[in-house]
This record gives sequence, structure tokens and C-alpha cells, in this order.
Amino acid sequence: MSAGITLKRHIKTKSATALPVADLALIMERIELIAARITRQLSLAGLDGLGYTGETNVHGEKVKKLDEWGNKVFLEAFEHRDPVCSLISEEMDEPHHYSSNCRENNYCVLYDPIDGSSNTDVNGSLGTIFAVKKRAPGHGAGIDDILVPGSQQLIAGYILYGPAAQLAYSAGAGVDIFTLDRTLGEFILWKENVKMPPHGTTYAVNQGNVGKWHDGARKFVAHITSRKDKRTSYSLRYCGAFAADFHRCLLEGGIFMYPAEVAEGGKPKGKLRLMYELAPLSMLAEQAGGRGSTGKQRILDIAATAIHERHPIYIGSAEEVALAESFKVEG
Ligand code: FDP
Repeated sequence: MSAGITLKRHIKTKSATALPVADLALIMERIELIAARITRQLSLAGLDGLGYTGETNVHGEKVKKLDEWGNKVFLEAFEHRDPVCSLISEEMDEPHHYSSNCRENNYCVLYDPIDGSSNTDVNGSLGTIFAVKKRAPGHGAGIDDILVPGSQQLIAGYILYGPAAQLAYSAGAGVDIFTLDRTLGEFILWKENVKMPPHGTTYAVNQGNVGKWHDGARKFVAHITSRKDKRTSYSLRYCGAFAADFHRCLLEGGIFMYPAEVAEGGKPKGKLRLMYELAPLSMLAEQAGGRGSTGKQRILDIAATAIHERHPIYIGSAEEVALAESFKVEG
């Protein structure tokens, strides 16, 4: 088997990226290291004592040891600062700043270190989701420059820990996917400039929550499963890890949704977070010809007002997302 093209080598061939290639290479070299460390840890997960820390995070969720450890891996990976001066994580209440005075060409990395962490104890698929935004020189603790719409992300991507570990990313010049060759310890190019099919045959959603959604969301799912013809005969595929469910959409088309819950005691803005879940995967969707929408608005147009804010999401093939919107899924 040929050793193929490594991620490092592939980055050197990139032009028209949203940030200087030298900075892209420095950041992706760190992401690669993080991916390799998490992959190694997950391969030992059953042996290494998982479970909960006993703490509750900023979202009121019980923190898994792996979530906390994954956050530490990011903090360590970027501690040499250059060119990253700030981190925003699902696992930290506040941003972490390595420097109180960001310089020219400094960046903030936004991430969910272990996405789908309820899968950890059953050896199910997991992910890491990340995005990179530019910091304004002179900024430190103030984060106005980061609370800008997702359309200003310079890099976005995810790592999928499935039977193989894969890294998909975009720096504004298409989506490329790499597979970790564990013997070489390198991510090798698997698919370049991936295009999402305009429609698919599957949908992904936690359908147990159907009774809590807007009428429109219920009608949309009833329509695509009404089995009158091919376009109304979708199959349900739900891993419970956003990166894994999105990966299927990216490769095969279809839609992932996490609607708002309007019923008493529900999640009125859905569950998933804008800055380090929805915006990064929406950038990948768009770069591949798909879409990411709240059901009413393009995800990448939303400027966050707080770092952990949530929104409903309908993401995947352009045709399914447009169809969902036409059902007024969010009222
Ligand atoms: P998890 O809470 O297990 O980390 O990031 C949140 C997330 O997983 C997504 O990865 C996943 O799509 C969703 O929540 C699953 O939520 P439900 O358990 O409500 O289906």
C-alpha cells in the first residue's frame, strides 16, 4: 500500500486559503497531534476507567472524565501560543487567553473536545469539532472580535473517532478528509474537495423528542417518512454524536436536525452550541455544497451574543434543508 499524501504535505499545496498557509500549517499540526492523542486514549477507553467526574459543566450536564481530559489536551497543545492566543471550549465557562495582548496574525480556536460523549461508555462513535477565528491585534480578554458570525471562520473541521479516525477540514478552499494511518502516525489524504450530494435517503434526529417540537418539524419528519415514493421514504440513522451523524450527510447526503423544543420543560433553543458545533459544521456543509440553517436563518449569518449560546439546527443536503424550511419547522 502506498503511504499516500500526508496532511502536512497536502497543506503545502493549498492556495486561496482564508489565512496564510504558514499559519494554517502551524494550527493543523497541533490539531493533528490532538487527534492522535485522543485516538490513542479512546483505543484504551474500556481499560482506562471512564465515567463521570462528579462535576456539572456550564450547560448543566454531568462532566465525563474524558471531556475534561480532552479539554486539557487542547490547552496543552496550544500552550506555546504562536499563532493561537485564545481558546473557547464547551468545557470551560470562560475563554482561556494565553496572552492578554493578541498580536497580528493571532487566532482563537473554538472547540468541543469530545462530541457525543454519551457514547463513550458503549464504545460508540465520538468526535471533536473545531473552528478558528482571527483575533484583532491588541485584544486580550475582550472577545467582541470572536463573537462575529460564523461566515468569518477561517478554518473549521472535525475529527471522527469511528472504526478509523478521520479528520475533515476546510480553510475556505473546499473540504478534504484524511484518515489516520495508526502504524505511520500520520493522517493520509482520503478524499479531496468533497461534494455533498444534493439530496440523500437518510435523516438523523433524536426522534424520541418528537412530541416537544414545533408542528412544522413534526410535519416535516412525517412527510419524509410517509412512503409514497422514493423522496418520502427516508431511513432514520442516528449515532447521537453530531460529528458522526454529519459525516454521513457529508458523504451520502440527507439531513441532521436538532429542533427547538417548545413543550414545557424542553430545550427552547435546541441543544447544540453555535460557536463550536453548529458554525464549524455549517462551514463544512457550505464548502461541500450543502447548507446549515436554524430552520429560519443561515447559521453562518448569526453573530453570537454569548460563547455557549444554542440554536436549532437543520444541516445537510441543500434540497432537504430547503424542504425543512418550507415546512416552517421552527414556526
Ligand atoms: P453529547 O451530549 O452526548 O455530547 O454535543 C452534544 C451532543 O452529544 C451531540 O453530539 C449529539 O448530536 C447530541 O448531543 C445528542 O443529544 P441527544 O442525547 O439529546 O440525542
